[in-house]
Amino acid sequence: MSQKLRTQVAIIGSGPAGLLLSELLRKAGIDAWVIDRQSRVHIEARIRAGVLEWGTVEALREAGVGARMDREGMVHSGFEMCFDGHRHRIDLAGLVDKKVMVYGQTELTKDLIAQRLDSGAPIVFSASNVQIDNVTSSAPRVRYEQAGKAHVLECDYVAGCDGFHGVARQTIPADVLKTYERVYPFGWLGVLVDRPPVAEELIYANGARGFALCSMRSATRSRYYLQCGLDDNIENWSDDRFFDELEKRLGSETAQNLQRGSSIEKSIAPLRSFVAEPMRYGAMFLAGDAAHIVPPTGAKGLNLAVADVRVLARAMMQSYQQGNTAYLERYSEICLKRVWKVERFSWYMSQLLHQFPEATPFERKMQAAEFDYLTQSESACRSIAENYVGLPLQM
Ligand code: RFL
Ligand code: PHB
Repeated sequence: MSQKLRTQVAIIGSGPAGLLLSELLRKAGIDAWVIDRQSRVHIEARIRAGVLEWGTVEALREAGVGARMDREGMVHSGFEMCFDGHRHRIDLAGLVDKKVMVYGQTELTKDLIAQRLDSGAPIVFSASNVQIDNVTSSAPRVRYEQAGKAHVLECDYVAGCDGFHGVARQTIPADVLKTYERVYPFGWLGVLVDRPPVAEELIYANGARGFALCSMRSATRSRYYLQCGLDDNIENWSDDRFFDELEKRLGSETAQNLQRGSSIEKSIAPLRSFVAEPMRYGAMFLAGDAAHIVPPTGAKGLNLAVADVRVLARAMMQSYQQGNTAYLERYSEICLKRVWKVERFSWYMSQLLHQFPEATPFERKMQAAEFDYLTQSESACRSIAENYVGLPLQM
């Protein structure tokens, strides 16, 4: 016999999308359960994004979860792009009067989980066989098992916030779901080290040896990435080899400030652009990586997930508080407008900043000309800046 439970919104996935949605709803007096297949320890150990748009910062504050971010996060008013060793700063504050916050997704996730547990609101970890039923009826439900016991969670709405490999998107029938995809012919090899960052701001570099990114988590912890082959393996990358290669890609002037250290995390991530349409099917709403993936070059994945759940939370509030479901019905349309613009920016940054194995000499010249143009055109830099800080949220 399975245990019957009831909530207003069943949220699948306790990544940033699911957790933030649950907290925005809780603040609005809407009941939600969060269900994740992973353990809390696993979720809190994942190293991912680092750059938050200002709209994301404000949403976190609105959810009451911004205190540690405001204390420990680093506000950046610009970042650098480097082409063949020549650095060019994108002055975010000067160009578009906005900034970004450097604060790790790992820390953000910990803050959201801690707040949810403190509030006593339901969150289920290590759930298995999560299944979503009846979303086109008036009685949707989520079934799952935990510690060998079966549960059925009845609800009004399901939020599919279960990432790219989740179940929510798969419950949409093939003749309804349309997907768009581009897989890039390289990955990112990331390393985390307890050493001060090489520079005060992020540096995105491209050169003959490939892409490199210098990011950070604090004044004493750095996050570095290198473009690597798709079939590459972290065993092939000792810390020494990683830093030798990073130095070469940055050029001697920048590399002289690089502090090497032993890696405390090392992983390879593939790069992909992906969009699933529509983002709503009956009473189920997809949000975050469950609906779309961007290559990390524009620092947008987490921010796009947050934008989705801001729209979804507002639409659910309208529905519950005013009986107005117009926004819920337009959820997919509203989100996809932003999604495609963010896909475009992430694709543009990826195109500009990586060495593509199959690139023709003409395409390499185009990259060089684009960078040269950027160094001379304030308008071109402003376009990058307005996308990097985050396009306005439209409803
Ligand atoms: P998540 O974080 O993947 O969370 C999904 C959750 O769902 C759970 N789940 C399930 N639960 C129940 N049943 C199932 N069947 C389930 N299947 C999965 C998972 O356990 C998980 O807890 O998705 P969400 O919330 O949509 O958040 C998206 C972000 O995590 C992602 O877009 C970013 O990390 C992308 N990203 C970056 N985004 C930025 O905005 N700025 C950045 O600087 C940035 N850098 C990055 C990144 C992603 C990277 N990788 C690893 C791909 C850098 C890298 C290297
Ligand atoms: C990171 O710090 O992990 C990071 C920063 C910027 C990006 C991607 C990742 O574009």
